[in-house]
Amino acid sequence: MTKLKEKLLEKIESWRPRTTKLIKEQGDTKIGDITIAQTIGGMRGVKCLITDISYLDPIEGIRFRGYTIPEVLEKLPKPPGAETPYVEGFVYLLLTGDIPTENEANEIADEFKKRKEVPKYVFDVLNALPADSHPMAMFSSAILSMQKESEFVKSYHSGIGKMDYWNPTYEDSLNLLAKLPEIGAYIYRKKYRNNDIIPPDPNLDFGGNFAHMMGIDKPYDDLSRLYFILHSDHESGNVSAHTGHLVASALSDVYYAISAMINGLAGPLHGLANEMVLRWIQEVMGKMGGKTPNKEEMKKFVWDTLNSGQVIPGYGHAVLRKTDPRYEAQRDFCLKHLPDDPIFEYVSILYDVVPDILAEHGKAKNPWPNVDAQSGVIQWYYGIKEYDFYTVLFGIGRAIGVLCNIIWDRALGYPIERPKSLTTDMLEKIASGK
Ligand code: NMX
Ligand code: MLT
Repeated sequence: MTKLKEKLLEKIESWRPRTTKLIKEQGDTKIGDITIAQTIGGMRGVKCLITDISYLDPIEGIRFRGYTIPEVLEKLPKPPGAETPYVEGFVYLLLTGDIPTENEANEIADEFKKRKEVPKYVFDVLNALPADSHPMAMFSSAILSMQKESEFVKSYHSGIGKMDYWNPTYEDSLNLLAKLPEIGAYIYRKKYRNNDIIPPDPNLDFGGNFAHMMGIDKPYDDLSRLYFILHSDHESGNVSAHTGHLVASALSDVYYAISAMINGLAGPLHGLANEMVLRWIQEVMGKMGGKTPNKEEMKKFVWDTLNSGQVIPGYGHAVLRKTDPRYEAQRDFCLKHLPDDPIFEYVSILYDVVPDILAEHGKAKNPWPNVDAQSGVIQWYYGIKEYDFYTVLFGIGRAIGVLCNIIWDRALGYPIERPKSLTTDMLEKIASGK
């Protein structure tokens, strides 16, 4: 057993009694009431999920294992000369709750290196898909095609006990995670760079190797690490995390669960919003003939979009009620590396005008920007102008958090998810007090 696995087992064994005690001794304690509006309205605010990997405060934003984004970026070990931390060290933090030493981060890096070879049939599957397939459909198919590799399925069929489910799930999770950068870069280079594939470099870290395989120079490695960390987790209720958890709760293996997670992320109200932001900005740029609009001109574009019944992509959130700290972290990166970029200027003008307009429009509960408002502009700056691809980057990051969650779901023996539904008739009867 590796040191990391030993440590994880220790953590799991000390955590289990807390869960057992809560169910046994406090199982009937109420944590909220559910209204008809919540039942019809996408369960907003209903507290019915549990995760210890991250927590989202509406005002403060995300904390990963108790650490804010600036704390994560400051405390985690970084590759020599790098601006942003190892993704490997961040995985260690999400799994164990502890900030790793450089050696502990390297232990995960070694695990990834052992597991990163992508089976040839995955590339065959990708090559067999229609050339105009969306990169998210390609990514999801590639992940699903590896289902037959699942260690969990083998162990389950051999009769493994429930308390040990986390162990082969851990193996599957690291096996899958280690391969995602290469699969992502392959999709990009195949689809948008004439199939000119760049082989991985075994000496590079997760983010560095991804940048290398994308064929993009420094500081894109720093950006990749930042991007994967920022997108990793946003507690459990968002569509991608919830889908991953839900599918895995049926004891489907992580290949099924993460493929499904990617499918949920591909919706324009969720992860695809980063593509929609760039699409929207390009449209405005086209109408402006390349000139940067002043605030009054930009306000008109925003109102035109709202008046045509569309949402302003990259703005609003189901939980947040303030500017997303992931937006701020990426804005800081832009201010440092691309302060004069014309698209960044667009994004900045939007930040100046959209919140007031959404407030005046009066519908969105949160008029502030979310993570997607800021992420595409950086990719564009480093040459990734094919915005269809942006959500694959989100997906690589999100897999980190969801896989860590699934390992812990199994460790704590969370059951199959199965909430109860009612009919409209029933709600009407409840409402009229009958
Ligand atoms: N532009 C215009 N209208 C909006 C916006 C927006 N950015 N955000 C919310 N609204 C509308 C929303 O469509 C709804 O209208 P209606 O009553 O006609 O259905 C109303 O305001 C109330 O919605 P909220 O309760 O504020 O938001 P909800 O929790 O339902 O949805 C989002 C959250 C994120 C789906 C929503 O804000 C949105 O559609 N934003 C634009 C798309 C986007 O940026 N998504 C990415 C989210 C982050 N991520 O990566 O997943
Ligand atoms: C996410 O990162 O999943 C999005 O911000 C959506 C959410 O949290 O609801």
